[in-house]
Amino acid sequence: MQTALSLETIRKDFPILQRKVRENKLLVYLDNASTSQKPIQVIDAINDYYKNQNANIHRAVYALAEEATEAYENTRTKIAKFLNVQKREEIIFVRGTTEAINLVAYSWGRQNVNKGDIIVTTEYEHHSNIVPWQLLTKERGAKLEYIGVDDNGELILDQLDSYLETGKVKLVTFSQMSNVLGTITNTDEIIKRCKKVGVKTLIDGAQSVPHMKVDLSKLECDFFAFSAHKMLGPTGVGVLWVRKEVLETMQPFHGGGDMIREVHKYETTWNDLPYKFEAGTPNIADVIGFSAAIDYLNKIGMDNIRNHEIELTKYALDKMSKVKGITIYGPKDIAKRGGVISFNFHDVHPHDVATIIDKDGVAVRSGHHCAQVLMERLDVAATNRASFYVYNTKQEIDALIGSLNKVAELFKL
Ligand code: 7TS
Repeated sequence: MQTALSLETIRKDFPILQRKVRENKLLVYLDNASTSQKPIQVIDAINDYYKNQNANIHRAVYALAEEATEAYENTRTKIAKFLNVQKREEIIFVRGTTEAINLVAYSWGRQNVNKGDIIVTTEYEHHSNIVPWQLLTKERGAKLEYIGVDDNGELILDQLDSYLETGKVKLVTFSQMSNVLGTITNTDEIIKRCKKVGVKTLIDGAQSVPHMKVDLSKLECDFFAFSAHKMLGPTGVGVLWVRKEVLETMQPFHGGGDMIREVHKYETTWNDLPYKFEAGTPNIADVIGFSAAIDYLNKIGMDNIRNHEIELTKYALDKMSKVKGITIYGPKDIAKRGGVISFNFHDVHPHDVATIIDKDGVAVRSGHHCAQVLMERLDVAATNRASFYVYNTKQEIDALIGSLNKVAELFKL
């Protein structure tokens, strides 16, 4: 990796990577698309907050409360900088990508989507970018439509044009990188076509922000969502970014403390942005932990992370495609994909494959990956999925392949 930090140094920062699992096998963690591991710097930041600073934020004037508020708000500023967002009040802390998308569907969606309107999503979305829109469109008498996926694992953008031509589309919502196929979406092109006809766009950045540089000042979408836990941070924290002009028109999602200016018996006025959308005591400790994760990613450099993953993915695709009986999904062109490789092995059930290779300490996901619409499109019930991150090595990919060979031996394939 072309960075100030060597891969060896990076691995030492992740205590869990020293763990032995099952029969004394060193952990080979290849399920990063689910959640990443956490460096000691993140674990220490959370620990330190509870040991030394724990207090509620935005209310009291004593020293601890001030320190906790400052650490929480500094994270907001840090994230704005990380994404090249000029207005820090556009950064809203939520529980994760799922909550971010639900917030948009509930608040913006109920105000703007009416009978006969169309929401467009894609066939390779995670359930969190499908189900909220099903709920909304059913409630509002609107329609949900899908951009299809071609045999190379890419979106069929001509279908987007035919939806846009109806003049009824209110929002196009899509992930910047598929959590199953690894496909990197042609985001600029979709936004360009939508902007031409005044249609809003939401980007699910759950799989992209952890793995590549994302510059929101250039993207020109209206809503952007992602989760901390897939980018070295803790679970239970995520971000919704909304363009300020849009955010100002939106009604609150949750009502309660901190999101108000004045509450009377029958009427309430709202707090300023972003607090209007952060009701109740937030996940203070984990937001502070998230701050340490961003520092860590910045120290390595997002371009270095992307390059490291390209190298690993190239290596893995090359080696895996030589294994007899393997079917790999997603784009062949490395420039069009991230470090996520879904595959099937002969006709062995993915859960069996995952269970057998787990005996060697190799952790991959098996199942539908919360993408059942895509599973239907691929005409499979499930796949295995290996996904990489900053700390993974070529030796770990070799370990995966070695274990797959054992599966073949066991099943006499
Ligand atoms: N969007 C995408 C593209 C995702 O990959 C995920 C989680 C989510 C949204 C939801 O994120 P959350 O943090 O709110 O849960 N993806 C996966 C996965 O691929 N395996 O487990 C979780």
